[in-house]
This record gives sequence, C-alpha cells and structure tokens, in this order.
Amino acid sequence: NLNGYKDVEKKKVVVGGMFPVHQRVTSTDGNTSSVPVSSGCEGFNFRTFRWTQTMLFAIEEINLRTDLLPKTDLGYVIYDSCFTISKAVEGTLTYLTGQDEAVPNYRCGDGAPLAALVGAGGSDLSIATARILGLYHFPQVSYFSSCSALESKFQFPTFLRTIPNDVHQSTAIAKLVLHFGWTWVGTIAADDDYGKYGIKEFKEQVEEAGVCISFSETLPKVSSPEDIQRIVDTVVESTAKIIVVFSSDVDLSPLIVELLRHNVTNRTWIASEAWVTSALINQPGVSPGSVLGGTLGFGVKRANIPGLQSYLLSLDPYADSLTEEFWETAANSTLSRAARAVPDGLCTGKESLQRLNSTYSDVSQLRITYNVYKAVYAVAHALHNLEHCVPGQGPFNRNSCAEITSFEPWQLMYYLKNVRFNVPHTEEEIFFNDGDVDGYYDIINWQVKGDGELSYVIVGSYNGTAQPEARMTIQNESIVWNNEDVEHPRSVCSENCQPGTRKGIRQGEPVCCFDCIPCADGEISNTTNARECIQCSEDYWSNAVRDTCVPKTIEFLAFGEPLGITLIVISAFGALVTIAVGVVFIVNLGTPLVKANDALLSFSLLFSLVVTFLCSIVFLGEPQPWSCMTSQVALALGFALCLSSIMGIEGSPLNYHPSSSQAVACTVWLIILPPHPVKNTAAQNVKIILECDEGSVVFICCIFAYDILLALLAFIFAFIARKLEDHLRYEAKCVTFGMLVFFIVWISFVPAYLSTRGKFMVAVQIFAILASSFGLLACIFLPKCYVLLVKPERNTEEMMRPRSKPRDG
Ligand code: TCR
Repeated sequence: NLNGYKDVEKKKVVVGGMFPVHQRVTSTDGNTSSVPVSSGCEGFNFRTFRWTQTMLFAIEEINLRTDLLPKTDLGYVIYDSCFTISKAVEGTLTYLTGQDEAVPNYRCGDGAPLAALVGAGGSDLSIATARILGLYHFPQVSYFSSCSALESKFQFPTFLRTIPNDVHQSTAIAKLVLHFGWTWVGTIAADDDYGKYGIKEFKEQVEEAGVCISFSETLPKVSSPEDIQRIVDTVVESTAKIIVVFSSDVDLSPLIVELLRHNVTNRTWIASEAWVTSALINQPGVSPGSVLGGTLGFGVKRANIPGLQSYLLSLDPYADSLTEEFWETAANSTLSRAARAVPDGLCTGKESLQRLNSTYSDVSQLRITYNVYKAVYAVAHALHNLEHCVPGQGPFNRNSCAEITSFEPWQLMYYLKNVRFNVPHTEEEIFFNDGDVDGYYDIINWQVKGDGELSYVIVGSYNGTAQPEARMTIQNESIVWNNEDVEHPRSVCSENCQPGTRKGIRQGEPVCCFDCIPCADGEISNTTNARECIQCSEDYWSNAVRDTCVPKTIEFLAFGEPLGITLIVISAFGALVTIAVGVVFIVNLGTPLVKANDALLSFSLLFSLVVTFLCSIVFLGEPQPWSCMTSQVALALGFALCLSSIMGIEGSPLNYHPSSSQAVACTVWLIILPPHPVKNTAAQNVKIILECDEGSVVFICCIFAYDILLALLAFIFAFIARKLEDHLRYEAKCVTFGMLVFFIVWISFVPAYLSTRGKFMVAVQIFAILASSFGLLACIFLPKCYVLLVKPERNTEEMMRPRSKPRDG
C-alpha cells in the first residue's frame, strides 16, 4: 500500500509530482461541433514511469523514518505531463485550484495542504509551469529541467532543481571538443528550450576558441520523416566526424532509427545527458554498435538506491490506471480484472516483472531517478525544518514560525531555498545555490562488447566547481573509439598549415576551412597555421622551405678565388712586360729607333700602361673606400695619360695637357662626391653584392667620355698622320691598329658589362682594361722590340729617316 496515512494522529502534507509518463498527446480530430475534451496521452515510457515510482518510494521511505518529519505524513498527487506543455499547464492549474476536473493520475491524501511540486518534465514544460507557480510563490523542485533559461530568478522566483544547470554541460562538451582538438563539428538540437539553449551555449564557447560549426540541425518535435531524412543526408555529406547532439532520447530516436537504416558509421557522437544512457536509443536487438559505438556523453551523478529495485518489482498492477497501463504494455496483454483462469491474451498481474521489462526495473544507471529521489528529500527536509521551527525564533515577520498544517507556499519556499542535507545512502550533501546544484558529470563512453552489445564505461568526470584547469579529468586510454585505431578521431575542415606556408581564407567558408599558401621569396613562417608570412630583414633571405631566414651570401671578386688569381697574374704579367719593354728602351736609349720616337713620350706611355695594368688589381677584393677611389681614378688618369702620350708620339699639338685637365677633374670628383663601397641588396635576392658606388654618375660619365674623346682624337690624328708624313707612316699604322683594338674592346665591353651580374661585372671590367692595355702595348711596342731585340741591323739612321721638324717637349 502506497498510502502513508495509517496513523490518524499524524498531520498530513501533500507533495505534487509531475512526470512525462507518456511521450505525446493523441492528436485531436479538430472537430469543433462537439464539447472539446482534454486530449489523451499515448506512448508509455517505462523509464519515466520508474521515476514516478521512485517518488512514491521516497515518500514511503520518508514516512517510515522517525528522524525526518516524525509527526507528519507525506501524501502525493501525481500528474502525467505527457511531454507536452499544455498537459503540464493543465496539471498545474488543477493542482493549484484543487479541482478534480482534470483527474490526477495518482492521488493520495485529500484535503491536506499542498507543499511543493516535484517536476514537470522537460525544460519547456517547467518554464510554463514555473511561470504559473511563480505567480502564487509556489515552490517547484525539478529533477529534470536543466535548461539555462530557468536560472533567472527574476522570471522563475520559486524554481529549484536537483539537476545541474546546462551551462555546465555545454561548457563540459566544449571542453571535451577542445581537449581532442576537434575544430570541425556538427550540431543537432531538439526543437525545445533544452536543445536550443544547450547548443547555443556550446556554440558560443567553442566558436570563441576557434572551432567551426559544420552544420546545425534541429530535430522535429512532431514526427516528420522528411526532416529526419534531411538531417541524415546532412550528416552523411558533412566532413565533420564529430556530432554534438543536445536532445531528449524521445526526440532523437527517430533519427537514430534512420541512421541505423542507412548504416552511417565512422562518426563520433557527443551525447548530452538526456540520451547518454537511454534504453530508447540503445535498443536491444537493433544494436547500434557500429553506428553509435565510441559515443562520448555526459551523465549526471549516478547512485545506488538500496531497496528501490524490490520496490519497483513489487508494483501492484491494480493500484491505479497508470500501473494497469504499465502492466498491460509491459506484458503486451490485457489485464484481466477478475479472472483467475487466464484466457489467451490476458494476464494475471502475477507475471514476473523482472522478466517483463528491463528498462523499468533496471537500476544500474540511476541518474535522473536519483534526482527525483533528491528532489523529494529536499521537500521533506524543508518541511521538517518548517515543522521544527522554534516559536519566537522563526524567520518570518516578528520572528514568527509557520504551521505545518496551514503554511503559505512562500514560507515553504524560504525553507527550501535554505535547505542543506545529506542524501540517504549516498551521503551526498545537497543545497541550492540560487536554485541550482553543483555541476558534476560523469563522462561516459559507449563501448561495444564482443557480442555487439553496448556498455557504458565511465572514462572521466567534469566538476564545475573545481578550478577551471582541473574541471575535466579524462582517461584517454580507456576510451574506445568508433574506429580500428587507438588514436582519437580527427575532425578538421582543413589540415594544419606547416611552417613555410600561411593560411589563405576561402571566400564564404568558415575560418576553419582554408588553403595553405606557400610563402613568397624572402618571406617565411616558422609556426604552424601562421596567418601571415614574415618578411626577412634586409640582410636575410628565406631558405628553400621558407621556414627560416638565412643570411644572404656576401659576394665580391676575392683575391684568393681562381678568377681573382688569374686576373692578378695577367695584370702582373702585363705590368712586367711593360717594364721589360721600358728596360729594353733604356738599354737601347741611344739607338736611332728609340730616338726617332720621343723617348720621354714612350716612357710616359709605358708608365701609363703600367698604371692601367696595376689599377685593375685594385678592382679586386672587398671594396674599401680607398680602393673605390683609386681604382676608377687611376684608370681614368692612366688612360688619359696613355692617350695623350700616343697623340704626342704622333706629333699632335695637344701633348700632355689633356691628362692634366683630367687630373683636375678627378680631384674635383674625389672631393665633391667620392666613390664609396656599398652593399647592393636589390640586384639579387639571395646575395648581397659588395660594390663601389661611383658617387656621381655625371662625373664618371664626363671623365670617361673625356677619355673616349681623347681616344677618338688619337685615332683621327693617327689616321691623318698615316697619310701625311712619310716617316711617321709606320708608326701611325701601329697606332691606328692599336686604337682600333682599343675601340673594339671597349665597345664590346658595354653589352658584356650590362649583361653580367654581381662579381662578374668587375671581372668583365678588368678584362676590358687588360685587353685594351695589352692591345696598345702589343700594337705600339711589339714591332719596335722586335727590331731592337731580334733585328738590331735594321736599327739604323737610314731605316729611321730623320724628322723634318724637330719636336719640342
Ligand atoms: N533535461 C532536459 C530533458 C531531459 C531528458 C533526460 C529527457 C534531461 N534528461 C533524460 C529524457 C531523458 C535533462 C530538459 O528538457 O531540460
């Protein structure tokens, strides 16, 4: 007998209960021509019926206790909210008015004061009932409505709950997703406050951390095969391997059935508390092993309630219309009222419940059941405190107390808010903090056993009251994933960008989907997923894989390298030959050949050639301020001297003056804008070229233009002299030839110089200098030396006819 009213002496208080025992209301035919009746309910739910029975069990347990409410008995009124708001509201109104119009399904203890309402079911039901109850300051303790919207004490002043606020759960799921580095997840929400608020909160948290939502689907409340099909298609098409589902098991099960039919595997499902251990999803027979194996979910605190199972099994089928319906549904037969002899299709009420239905009597996962138990105890403790108020020390106006037989709902609300007690058997301490309890969850993993059945394994926990870093503990090794490998699944839209590349956004796609674009020359990225490549600083350049900046190689034509050595050797050879020619001339100073050509002019020509030979060496090596200045100036002066000497030899009137004016020009250049060494980083990316900057382009052009002018004059003179003066004919021929070589060399120098880069420009320049010097040396002095050394017999006055005019200078 569920009735606790055996002792007539005891005072009575009635506790209201509201449970979604049925899953939906029957659809009405829409006929408005007859008296409308409250719609019936269908879809008997064994799990919620177990909760109903747990409330009765708790009340019975409390009534038997002598330390809790010793002088008062608890009665109960229980309504079926049928998972429907209108039913919940109807029940609440009936409960408040005490009118029996909508007959409560379960009732015991008429006439006694109403204490509090336990329940209402899903969050949207509680939101509706809490608004009405709030109007009358009537306390409501929910075991089940976890939606964060209910935390507002302004809107729901008398709402309390023994289930953690979903804010904790959303945070926990977000943490889990971030823990495994999943950045590409899909979400599915039930079309109610529970699903919508839960997913909203989850999204906010993960998006802040850079996770992208691949798709967001909403499960229909009223069965709609098209919607379900659309969701299945989305799940199949999406590349997201992780799907977070915030929904009650009732709303989710049609989708699961469809997923099983399509055998959608290779996904990891993240379960919210409402379906994580639901038998409705994990249906025996249609084992969702390969589809749902590896699922991770959050479950509220679990507990064992001793005595509950035997209480559940000892259910009297005839107690009430609900128990009758339960029995008939469970045994799949009609309960015979009188019969002792049972015809076919009837049952006796003596069938063994243990064998009939496992969901009802399965006490292995008492989570919501435990919340119901706690809620009833919270009301009982509040009533106990109210009853044991010491007169004169009460909390109310003028320290008064409330009477257990005639208290106001708001007075009980005061006690409920401040209640603090230990739950029997588990010793968990319960107290309400602004109507909420601590957010504690087990992390549950669905593991497929050998026989294909699923088992729930606790692999970690989440404690919302701990320090932020310590909130989640998870044993990665104990998790069994939905794939062959031990590694946790990956779910990203695009793989990480390696160093050397940067993220390139794709227009119109979430930020998690991107392309990896290699860094440009001279730019690097040294982190994964770099947003931008970094430009290397001036003297550095990117390496081949573009992940570090390396110093640019410094380039100049060094003395030690083969080309440098070759050039030194050639120019030294040239200088030596020139000196040797000079020696030969000195030795033969008195001979007609030497006399015929002005000796002084010959020596100055030889000297200038030595200068040009040697100045080419100065072009080599790392440029220094002094070498930059000397090389160009020595070259320009050397040529000027050389060319003016040649003209002198030809008897031109210009003589030495040209070279002295060149010297003046060079001095001005050196003083105003001297050439200086520079690092050329622009010409080539990977190299720094050390070279001489001429200081002023105008100056260097003028100076060498002057040299060219001299060369042209020398050529013209020689050309003319060749015709005019007989005794100079041979001489003039040599000079003409030498000047032609000189022009050819320098004309071909221009394109060669312009088409080379870096240190080879210097080499080209030196080659031109050496070639032109050798050309002049050979053309002008080789024939003379030949005569002087090999054919001295030709070195006679006759051969060198005397000049018609003696020359000055
Ligand atoms: N709170 C949900 C509904 C719900 C549920 C469940 C439904 C929860 N746990 C278990 C079926 C089975 C948690 C709500 O609406 O607030």
